[in-house]
Amino acid sequence: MSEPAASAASPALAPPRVRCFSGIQPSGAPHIGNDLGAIRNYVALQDRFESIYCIVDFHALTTTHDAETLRRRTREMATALLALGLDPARCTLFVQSHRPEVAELMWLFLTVTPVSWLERTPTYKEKRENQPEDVNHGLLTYPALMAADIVLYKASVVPVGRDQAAHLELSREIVRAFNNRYGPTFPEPQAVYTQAPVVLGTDGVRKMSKSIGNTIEIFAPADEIRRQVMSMVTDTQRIKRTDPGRPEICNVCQLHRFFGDDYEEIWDGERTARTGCVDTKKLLVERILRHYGPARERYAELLASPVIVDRILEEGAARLRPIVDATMAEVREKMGLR
Ligand code: AQP
Repeated sequence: MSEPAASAASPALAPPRVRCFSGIQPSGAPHIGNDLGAIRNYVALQDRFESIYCIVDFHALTTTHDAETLRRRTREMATALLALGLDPARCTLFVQSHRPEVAELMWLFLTVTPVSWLERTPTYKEKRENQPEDVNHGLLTYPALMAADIVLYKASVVPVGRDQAAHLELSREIVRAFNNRYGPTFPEPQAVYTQAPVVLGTDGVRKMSKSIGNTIEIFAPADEIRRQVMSMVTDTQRIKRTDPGRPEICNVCQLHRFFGDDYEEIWDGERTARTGCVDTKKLLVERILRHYGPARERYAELLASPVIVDRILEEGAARLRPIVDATMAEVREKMGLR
């Protein structure tokens, strides 16, 4: 009798799932730019890929130097991701420094990375200007750590905002340089974007960013969110209430696209001056609070149970150990370290 054909569902023969990885810095309070540009995709991709998400505290050390602040923000960021929909049964959530092998892999990657590649990174140039008193080496080597973050887990799908495009391109070059020198080892990571790859800040000019302070926070008290939205710069050419608005260039109107399906009606009100900027902002506050209402409740509950969050993070790091051990054994062997 011939053997039955192996079923596609057979666990022994199922093809390995493609891995997805992304990291977020615990450098401040999460904002709607983080969510619309990246976290929404973390949540959506949990079921499509074997997904691994990380609070990148090593990265945050380049700008955050107070131990208690870093510890608190790390737990708050993990709490935020869980509140926004990451489910430890469907993805792995952990803290970067809990798998310190990533620092070893970064060092190994630095030996295949020309300094000139790192020096041309736009965020390095930016940070050098923004914090001239603290141009630490971590700011320069950030992309090598990012490459290590991703491929330590042999992940190839990376949900990020568009501001990370240059970093990811450099990560790909570093991985390619390693593969060229030591033989095919790592997949080249690819970015995946949401419908809102760049969310502008309340100034309406620069990307929303914790370090700039032009954010609309997700978990701040309602009054603070109201203050942040009401301070938004709108269409600067709309001087009088009766002037027609230009929704295409008004950041408040743009944000309405993501908090309701009637944004065209709202835009029409602006164009015809039926509504003014203040009305449109007030409505946005309402919509944001309604949209994030359930997540804000979960956040408050989880924040009151830090033991639960810490356990999820510990289990996440432990779950990754076999993958990390296998990658590092392969890399050390290929590089002649054993
Ligand atoms: N404004 C944004 N629009 C779209 N996506 C964004 N992201 C951040 N800001 C926007 C995406 O969110 C993920 C996590 O980002 P991060 O906090 O680790 O670092 P970041 O990009 O540097 O965010 P910030 O707020 O600007 O942090 P600071 O000020 O500390 O440097 C990333 O995928 C990012 O693309």
